Amino acid sequence: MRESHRLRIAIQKSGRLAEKTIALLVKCGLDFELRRDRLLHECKEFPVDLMLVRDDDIPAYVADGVCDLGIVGDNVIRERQVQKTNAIETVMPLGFGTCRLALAVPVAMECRSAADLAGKRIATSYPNCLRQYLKQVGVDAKIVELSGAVEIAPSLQIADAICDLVSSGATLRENGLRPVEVLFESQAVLIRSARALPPAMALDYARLLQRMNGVLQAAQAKYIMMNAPREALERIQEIIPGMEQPSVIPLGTDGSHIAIHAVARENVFWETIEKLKAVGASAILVLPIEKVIA
Ligand code: PRT
Ligand code: ZN
Repeated sequence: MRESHRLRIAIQKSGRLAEKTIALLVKCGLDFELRRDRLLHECKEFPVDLMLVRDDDIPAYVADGVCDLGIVGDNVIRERQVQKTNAIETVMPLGFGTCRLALAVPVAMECRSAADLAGKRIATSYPNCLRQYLKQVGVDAKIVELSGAVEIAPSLQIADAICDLVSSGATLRENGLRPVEVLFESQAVLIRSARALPPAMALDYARLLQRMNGVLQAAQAKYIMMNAPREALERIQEIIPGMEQPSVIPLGTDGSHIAIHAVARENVFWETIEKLKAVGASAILVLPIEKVIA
C-alpha cells in the first residue's frame, strides 16, 4: 500500500493521447513541470502526482492500486478486459482520442460483412476484442496476433483482412484497404480504482472531478450575445442549441429592440448564426467559455 495521501494519476508518457491529456489537466488547474525522463511529477498547489507511463500499462497500474486514476483509450480497457475483475471503473469519457476498432479488407476483395471472413486470417493487435466479436457474430476465422503495423499484413500475405483502430481512414486507404465492420467506437476515458479512497483523498478526487466536468462542459458551451427585434425572441430561443434562460436587456426607449445574452450548451455553428440573422438578429458575438460550474 502507498504511504502518500496524494492522488496519483497514470497518463500516457508520449503518443496520441499525451498532449490532450496534459492540456486537460492544465485546464483543471494542475500545475507541474514536465520532464520526460521522470516517472513521477508532483503538482504544486493540489495534492496530485502524475505518473507518465505507456498507455498499455495504465489499466494494470490502476487495477493494482499503484495509481488511483488513469487516462487511457477505452479500446485499451476493452482489450485488457480488466473491468471484468471489478478492480477498475470507468468514470467518464473525455471527448478526445476518438477512433473506432474496425475490420478492413483489401479493396479488391469480395466482402460485404464479417460473415464473408469465415475461414480467413485476420491480423490484429486486439485479439481479445476480435475473438469476442467473432464469437458474437458466429464467424469462425483465424486470428493472427501482431503488435504493430497491422495494416501491412494483407500485402505481406500473412493475413487476408485486418482488425485495427481507425481515425481518419488515411492509413487504410494508403494500404489499399477498406473498412467493412466497426466493432466499437472508442475515446479517452478517465478510469479509477474501485477501492475506496481515504476520506482526505476522496475530497480531492471530488474536487478534481468537478473541475474536469467544468472543463469538459465548457469545451462545448459558448456565450452568445446579439441584438434583435423583441418579437424575434421566441424564434431565437428555438434556434440556439441548448440555450438556457437568456438575459434580455431593452435597447433604446421604445422597447422594440433588445440585447440577448445567453449560454448555449452546445457549439454554435455558422448555420445557426445564419438562421439568427434571418430572423433579424444583428451584432452577433459568440465567445468561448473557460469553465462551467453549475
Ligand atoms: O507508447 P505507447 O504504448 O504509450 O503508445 P501506443 O503507440 O500504443 O499508442 P498511440 O499513442 O498510438 O495511441 C494511443 C491511443 O490513441 C490509442 O489507444 C487510442 O485510444 C487512441 N487513438 C486514436 C489511436 C488512433 N486514434 C489511431 N488512429 N490509436 C492508434 N491509431 C493508429 C491505428 O492503429 C492505425 O495505425 O493510427 C492508424 C490509423 O489512423 P488513421 O487516421 O490513418 O485512420
Ligand atoms: Zn501502447
